[in-house]
Amino acid sequence: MTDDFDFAPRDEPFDPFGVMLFKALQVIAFLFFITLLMIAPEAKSGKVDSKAEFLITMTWPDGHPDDIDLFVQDPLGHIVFYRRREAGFMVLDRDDRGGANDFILVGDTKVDSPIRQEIVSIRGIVAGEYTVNVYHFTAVTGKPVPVSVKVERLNPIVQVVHYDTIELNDSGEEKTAVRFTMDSSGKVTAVNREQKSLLRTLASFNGSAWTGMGMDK
Ligand SMILES: [Ca+2]
Repeated sequence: MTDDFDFAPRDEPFDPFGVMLFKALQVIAFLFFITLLMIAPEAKSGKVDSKAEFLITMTWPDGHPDDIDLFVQDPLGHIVFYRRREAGFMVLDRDDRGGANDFILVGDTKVDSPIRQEIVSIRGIVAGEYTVNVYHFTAVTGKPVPVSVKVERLNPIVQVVHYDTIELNDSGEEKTAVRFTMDSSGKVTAVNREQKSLLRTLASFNGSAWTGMGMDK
């Protein structure tokens, strides 16, 4: 019986091109490995997690003593504000109380922050209408306060959906800054300013989730 292998040439003919190609691939693989090492994840310290679908930013003049509050309601009825800083996919960063809490003590020295800002991030898409209200909690100056509200869609690129400045005139005043509607892809399909009180909605809640107006801080 004939062994087929006997008919095969014992030595492959030398192919310089093939050898060079193999060496080149080895070099490329090595360089790729080195590149992977160089782009290792950077240190996490000090990095702000800005992942969100939408940002709603309310600001009033730097250093202003008045306390303004941001209220946002999602299509499911969740309302996020200083007493409930997480609701549904919405998160309020902090309750900026103007002159009342925008400072820290370093030893005996009072260090002020001039920034007057509250931000609600929306971390997931729920289709329907969102209502953004501003509320004048403490009126120290007795003068109208210009309050700016910006709504940005973040993905896939940053897009300003709404930006405007309205005035709050006295303690206890609530205004709807904007209402906007998004579809299931996060696309904003409508914007309006029809007034709607979220404080009255909160006041109508019963049970342990909300007791009274709760305007204490
Ligand atoms: Ca506030």
